[in-house]
Amino acid sequence: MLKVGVIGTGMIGQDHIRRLTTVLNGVAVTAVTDVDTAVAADVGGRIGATVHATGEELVGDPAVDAVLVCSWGPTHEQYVLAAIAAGKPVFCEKPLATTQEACLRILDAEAAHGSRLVQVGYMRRFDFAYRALKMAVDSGEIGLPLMMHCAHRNASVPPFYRGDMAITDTAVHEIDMVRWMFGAEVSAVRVLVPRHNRNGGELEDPLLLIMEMADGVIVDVEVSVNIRYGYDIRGEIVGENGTASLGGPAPVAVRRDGRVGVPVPADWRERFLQAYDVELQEWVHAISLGGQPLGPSAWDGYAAAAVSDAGVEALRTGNRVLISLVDQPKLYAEAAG
Ligand code: NAD
Ligand code: ISE
Repeated sequence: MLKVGVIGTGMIGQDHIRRLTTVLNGVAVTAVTDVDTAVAADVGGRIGATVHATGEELVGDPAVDAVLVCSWGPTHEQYVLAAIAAGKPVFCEKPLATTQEACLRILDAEAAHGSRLVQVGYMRRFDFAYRALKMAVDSGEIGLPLMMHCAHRNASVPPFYRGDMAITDTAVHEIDMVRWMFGAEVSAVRVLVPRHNRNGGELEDPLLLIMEMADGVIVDVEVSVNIRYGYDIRGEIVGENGTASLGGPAPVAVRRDGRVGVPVPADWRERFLQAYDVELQEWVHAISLGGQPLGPSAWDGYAAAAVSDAGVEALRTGNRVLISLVDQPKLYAEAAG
């Protein structure tokens, strides 16, 4: 039984604790912590977990074999580094860190440890629909992929969602997904700012990101985070001979009274329910067998952060911003191969 400690017991922390305790096999949540001590005590009390005062204390708990970081993005670096220093596997919700410099410090720490400890929560790689889309592309049936059109729509976002988070917290999913989908790095990014959505107050919303991949594929991503009607994730790949796209938002359509109705998920918990289950079950399995995590690595977290940093610069300057990555450390090249 893998004993997991969870840092951050907010929305996704609680959702992951629910799946670790009621859905998945071979795992128990033995410890929790949150700067909001009341919520940590409440969540920990319900599952009989030790409630720690700090993330560092939780990492040092001998009853914690592996760590799940679900606190806010700017706090990820300190907890991932603490887990690496303790030699404990750590699953970190995306983003790995909010800047590429912070991600590089994590890469250095992991390289000094000498084997992979970190997995990043880019769950789209585990989603049935995205996996089927990738299989369609890889099979060659639409010819060489040329372009991808994406939309990432949230009905609304929480009050702490501010500033550049449309790129660093939301579009970062598409940034990781296209690197995985096309097996290529993003080489340049531009951001266009359309007319302002008044539902979002001061937030710059929506945005249109245009990413150029090193192999020539061009990807556009509409990010709308106050679109009210629901959580809608779309993707269509245009190839030489055809297109391949994600299906609609629901498996069932109801036809009545002269209309066709399809429910739209309320948020990411509903849309990616199965993807989170698979990513964490596979992580638990790999770590329990004493192996390294097999999902998105700290290198993937760094590469996504480098693109999101460039996206933020593109948004602020209006420029097309080029991206160059550091040389990939051997640890990740070996793991990929
Ligand atoms: P949230 O605000 O609901 O929860 C975050 C929790 O972290 C809060 O309870 C907060 O008090 C706590 N926290 C903040 N700073 C802390 C610190 N220093 N130490 C311990 N706890 C601290 O936010 P959320 O929506 O659950 O997001 C949390 C993380 O998960 C973010 O990085 C977000 O990007 C990621 N996330 C990923 C997905 C996904 O689809 N993979 C979905 C939602 C959120
Ligand atoms: C949130 O943190 C997520 O990761 C969701 O998947 C995304 O849709 C949302 O915009 C983010 O804020």
